[in-house]
Amino acid sequence: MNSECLFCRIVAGELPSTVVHETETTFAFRDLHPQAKTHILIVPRAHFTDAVDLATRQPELLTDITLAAGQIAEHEGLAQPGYRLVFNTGRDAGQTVFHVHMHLLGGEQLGHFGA
Ligand code: DGP
Repeated sequence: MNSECLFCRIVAGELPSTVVHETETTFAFRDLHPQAKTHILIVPRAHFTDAVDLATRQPELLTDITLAAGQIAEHEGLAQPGYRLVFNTGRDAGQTVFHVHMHLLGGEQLGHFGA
């Protein structure tokens, strides 16, 4: 736990959030500034800076948050027609919180990107 990290504090219950899913290793809550009808953040409870840091130091947690995303999507009725999973990595990508978090976006037709 990093007491200066916003998401560590949310995971610890020191700051409020709308929790949608919890396991021993993962924690998921609704994004405060949703970019889609459904926008959920899935994090490991432990602090890692970004997805590559997580994959390097504890790759099984990358699997845990991905499986959590799948279960949440199922529960939210998004498995069909689909949803998007995103890791912003670094400032140029728009990462603003440096506790790795997977964005789960869905509930509407999402715009295509990268074209
Ligand atoms: P990113 O830009 O990839 O670092 O995503 C950070 C996300 O975190 C962004 O979509 C907004 C969300 N967020 C920031 N502060 C809070 C907060 O205090 N509570 C919740 N639920 N979400 C937050």
